[in-house]
Amino acid sequence: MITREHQLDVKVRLVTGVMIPRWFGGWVVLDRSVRMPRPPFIASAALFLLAGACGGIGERRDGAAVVLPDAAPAFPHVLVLLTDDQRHDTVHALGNPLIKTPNIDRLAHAGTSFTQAACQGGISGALCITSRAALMTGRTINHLDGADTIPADHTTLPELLRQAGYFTFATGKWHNDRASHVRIFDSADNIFFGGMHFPEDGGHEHPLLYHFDPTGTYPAEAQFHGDRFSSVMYADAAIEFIRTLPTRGRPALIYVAFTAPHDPRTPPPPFDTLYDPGQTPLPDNFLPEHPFDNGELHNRDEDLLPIPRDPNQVRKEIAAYYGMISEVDSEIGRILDTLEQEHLLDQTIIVFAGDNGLALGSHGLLGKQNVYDDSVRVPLIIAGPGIAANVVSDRFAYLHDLLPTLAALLGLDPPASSEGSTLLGANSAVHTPTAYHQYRDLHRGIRTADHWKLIGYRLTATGSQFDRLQLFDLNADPSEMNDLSTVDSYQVKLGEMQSRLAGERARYDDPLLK
Ligand SMILES: [Ca+2]
Repeated sequence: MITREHQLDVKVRLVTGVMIPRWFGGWVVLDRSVRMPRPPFIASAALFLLAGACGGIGERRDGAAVVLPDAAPAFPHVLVLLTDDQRHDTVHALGNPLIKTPNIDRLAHAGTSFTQAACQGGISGALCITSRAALMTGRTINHLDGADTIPADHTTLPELLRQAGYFTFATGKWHNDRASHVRIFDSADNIFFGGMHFPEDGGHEHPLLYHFDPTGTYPAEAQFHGDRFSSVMYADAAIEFIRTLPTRGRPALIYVAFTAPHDPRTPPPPFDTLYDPGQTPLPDNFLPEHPFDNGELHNRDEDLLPIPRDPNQVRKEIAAYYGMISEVDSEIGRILDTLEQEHLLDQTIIVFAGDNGLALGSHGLLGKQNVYDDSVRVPLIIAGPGIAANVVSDRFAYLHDLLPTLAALLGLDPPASSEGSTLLGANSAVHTPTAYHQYRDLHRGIRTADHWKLIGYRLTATGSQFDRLQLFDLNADPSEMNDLSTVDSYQVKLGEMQSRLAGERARYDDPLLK
């Protein structure tokens, strides 16, 4: 696998270049030697904003399509495909030989994949809440005001794009406050407010959903049970919206937040038999139980299987999990096919990401309530006009980097409230040397660009102190199995890493330091 960095100044090229679609995933960029005016869409966007100021935009409340004259969308559409609890190592094209993900593979071949992407962790056990607020706002973990509610002064990706003239549409899971959902999306359908499809609520088979309520009231009696599997419900809503794009005359942000592969792990046929548990390998860092009490050995996720973990039960869980991923991959394929049918594939920036990882047997754990790599790292691929195809980058990337990255790709200034870095283009040259992670008031961790990792556990300690450390040499031990923190010859490295962790905790305003 080739690892190289994409150094194109995409922002400039978007403004000054002519992009010719070559095939899906490849764009030939013909540079012009002189700076061209901004695309005509900008003028169209200004017209939109003017029309909005005059009360001319009716879409937000009544859903009617607006067609402006001379408003060909020179700006690309933006499609965000978010999966739920998908581990970083579950994409075939990125190195998992067993799993079948032909459509995510299409995106990997068409775009740039970030193999060291991650969420920063969780303020609570529901990592989804923190990571999705960070993705939406571009803000770091301790600057989310608790993350449940996205405050109005944290400008979100949809709001940034709306200011540029985009129509903003959502389907699927929203695990933050309902007020922010109705504030930032112009329309939506098949909306799931909550964390997971509990079996008693209908599971993935009959998910409990809402249609869009422009008043934001969402009375309980308006809920309905979907008659198709969750991923199908969300893909159907996205496809129905995409079919309206050619007549809308303006670009759109399409946010599709799947609830797969989050448990309950109940893949429908034919995905339920796609993976034989007997042939499904355990992760190389499987343990029957965690080597010590990490302060989070019992929660809903961890209690799904008894301790010690039975290898055969874990294999069964992984086979079902892979089935869920192949199922959602199939629905992603239907969305990509629709873009292709509508001749929009070469006019759309596509982001594919997971919201957090999952242990699923690694380290004797099942959930994501820790800062081991398997729980914080996520798949992340960006493809579309001006983005290098078939490139793999190992730079650190956070979900909160997506907002400034998309802003740069579109030639927009990121909002003052966002903090992330630009992952693509000339301004991405400076790579963060350290990635920081935290989980509640229990775990703190850093990964370094030279492949060391330190985790601090605060179990009985008070204040900002740790009473247990783990040091891993990720070059020799990428699965974080061999703790070097008590080995004499690594004490200098341990001290260096402790200093770096202290620096990152201060940098990200760790509340334990206050
Ligand atoms: Ca999640």
